Amino acid sequence: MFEALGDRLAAALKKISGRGVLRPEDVDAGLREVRLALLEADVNFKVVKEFVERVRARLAGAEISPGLTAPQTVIKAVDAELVELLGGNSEGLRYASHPPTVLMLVGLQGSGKTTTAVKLALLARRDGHRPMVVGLDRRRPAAMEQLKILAERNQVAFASEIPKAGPEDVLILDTAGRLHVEAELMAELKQLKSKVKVAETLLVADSMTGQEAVKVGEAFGKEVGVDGVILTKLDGDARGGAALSFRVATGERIRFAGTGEKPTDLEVFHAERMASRILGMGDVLSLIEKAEAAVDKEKAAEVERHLRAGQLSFDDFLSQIRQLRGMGSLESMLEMVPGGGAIKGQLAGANTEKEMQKMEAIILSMTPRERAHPELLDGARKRRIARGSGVQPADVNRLIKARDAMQKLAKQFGAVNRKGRLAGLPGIGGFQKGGAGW
Ligand SMILES: Nc1nc2c(ncn2[C@@H]2O[C@H](COP(=O)(O)OP(=O)(O)OP(=O)(O)O)[C@@H](O)[C@H]2O)c(=O)[nH]1
Ligand SMILES: [Mg+2]
Repeated sequence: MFEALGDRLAAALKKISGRGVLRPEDVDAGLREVRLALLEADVNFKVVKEFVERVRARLAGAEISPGLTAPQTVIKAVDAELVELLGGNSEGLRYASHPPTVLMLVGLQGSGKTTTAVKLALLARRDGHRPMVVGLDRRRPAAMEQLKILAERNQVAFASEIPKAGPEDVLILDTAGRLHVEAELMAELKQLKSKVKVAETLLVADSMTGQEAVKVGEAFGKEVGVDGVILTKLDGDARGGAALSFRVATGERIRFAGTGEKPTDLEVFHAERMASRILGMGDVLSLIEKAEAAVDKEKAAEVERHLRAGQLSFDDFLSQIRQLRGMGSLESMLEMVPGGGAIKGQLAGANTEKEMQKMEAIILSMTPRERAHPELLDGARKRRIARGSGVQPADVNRLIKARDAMQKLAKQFGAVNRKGRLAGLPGIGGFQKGGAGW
């Protein structure tokens, strides 16, 4: 497995602590790791070189953001640059104002053109259009048959040549591929394009293409002309570096991502997710989604109100603990966040589940009034609560300290986001938008 860039940067920059400006040598150390990680993620070396220089410019004289560590500041800059370079999110399919919208799929052999043709047809149908797939791969009889069967199975109209007129308003052309970039293929595609009024030519590219991606992207871009890229097989173990290579080589954006063999396995391209995937930052998005699913919205709003007012009650605290537990084991969560590996190491041995149970027992031994007014807890009350929950008074003190710390932190960052989670918490706060559905 690749080591996540987040963990790598944390190790490389661990000597820098506190606030202030990133020193040039820190930036260098960080960028060295970024370079290696991107190469491992299969980004073309020329693209990596250019990219690193752009991040360097972004980081020149940059301050370490409040609430973030130095490595996180570097990752944030890398992430922002990646999203920018990738050109943001795709808007999905674009339909011609004068139908039919003709989409021509081109790409190397086995990249996924035929499969993607049907996937796009289903997407167009969901958008309320009447799509038809057109098989133009006459090199292999089996290729035509493959498209026909796949279309029939999904009740998509099929033809083996471009129809003159008909009810269909979206035509998706499936073309032949070749193992490598060849002059003959390019000539064929160019000729086809000169005969048909194509709205968009989409390059279907395998995300495992590796260093070749730039050559492939440049060839199709220059010879045939490409208006966008569809990156396939992202469900495999590719790190997604090819997205960057194809984007730079064609100058066009990635429009869709193929995420499986099924006709429904196609997603509109999402630049932030791809950036996260390239960075190996862990499945932050799914963590956030999980958190959102577990959170009780009304309760969250209440906790937020209390936090803002500096009145975090133990009931709030209890609901936060329960929410955490609802998300699954702490360890599995840590695996999903950047730098989680390091924290997990520190936690080794500590029985976090047991700790949470203990906290819960202590809070349940408090009276409702004590829960709402932590300041009431004097020595006698603490002893009574400890007895009631079967713990030591020191455990009660620890819990009180934890609540105080949480309240203080919330004040310090002055912000609790809409979902009722603390924003700006070191380690997680800076990355809430990231993630990788694929
Ligand atoms: N896992 C996965 N497999 C895919 C994806 N897209 C396509 N495939 C598989 O890749 C293989 C090749 O796909 P095709 O659609 O036949 O590729 P093609 O570009 O039409 O290939 P040629 O016609 O030979 O040029 C098939 O087994 C597909 O099921 C994807 O997003 N994920
Ligand atoms: Mg095919």
